[in-house]
Amino acid sequence: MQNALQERINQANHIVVFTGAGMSAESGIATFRDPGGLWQRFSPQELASMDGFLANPERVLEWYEYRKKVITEANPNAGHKAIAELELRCRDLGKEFTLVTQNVDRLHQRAGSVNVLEVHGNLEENKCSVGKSDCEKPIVDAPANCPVCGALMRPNVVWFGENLPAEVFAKAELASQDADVFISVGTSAEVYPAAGLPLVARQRGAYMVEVNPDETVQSMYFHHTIRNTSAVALPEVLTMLEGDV
Ligand code: BV8
Repeated sequence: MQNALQERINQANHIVVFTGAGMSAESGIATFRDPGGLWQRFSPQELASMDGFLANPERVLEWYEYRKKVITEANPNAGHKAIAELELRCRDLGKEFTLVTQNVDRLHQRAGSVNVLEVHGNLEENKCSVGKSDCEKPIVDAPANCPVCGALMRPNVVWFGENLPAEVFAKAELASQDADVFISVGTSAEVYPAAGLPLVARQRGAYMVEVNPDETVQSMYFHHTIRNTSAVALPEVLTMLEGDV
């Protein structure tokens, strides 16, 4: 089975990697649905939705400040670094490489990944919670209130019930349609429309690889399963890419 994966990776013109919270578990950042995960302790509706924000903005902003602190103290792990190296080597070998992440922690960028499609936004930037046309675009180190309309600023993440950034998600869909190898890492694949991306790739004939210590609702759609953690599995996947660069 290892050879089949190695062969597919080296024959591929376009490799897509799709990551979820499990990617950052070995950096010490809690996932959402694992035992002890964020959604076990906090309700997503209360904390990751506009209704929750409007009901109690202080609580939501405090929660995100807590998560930002955890992220600031975390470092990219060997899995993040392997993906950044994979992007570099694919480019040198003339292969297309697309990284799509549901994560908002920007550890991929801190590990050196350059082209990152953040389908659920990021925690580094804040934007106006009202967002009229002339309000500030998302900014880092934002003030508490929108300099234009005075409304509270909020994290530039996609909350439940909110649309994903259209342009970013369209690019992620196109990449999934075009993928020769689609590697899904550390996601329970329960949150749509992002969780639809592996299904698009599968439908279009991609060779599907799942990196996850546990089975997921989508495991049956994968040709190759690596039941291991991302920080262990991804450096091994990287060694499969041949070609001296
Ligand atoms: C939308 C950002 C259109 C914020 C997140 C009712 C009304 C509206 C919409 C819906 C509705 N009912 C359902 C929906 C759709 C909804 C949805 O899918 N809900 C689910 C829960 C059923 N989706 C939405 O609302 C989306 N928007 O549909 O808009 C619309 C608009 C208006 C009206 C109708 C429709 C928006 C979804 C985005 C929500 N934002 N995050 C924040 O971070 O605070 S979601 C959140 O979940 C994160 O982004 C996270 O990445 C994502 C997915 O979770 P995972 O990453 O997979 O993490 P999880 O913990 O679940 O799994 C971790 C995995 O890692 C596990 O499998 C584990 O085994 C594995 N693992 C653990 N350790 C390791 C590991 N793997 C590898 N290595 C390890 N070491």
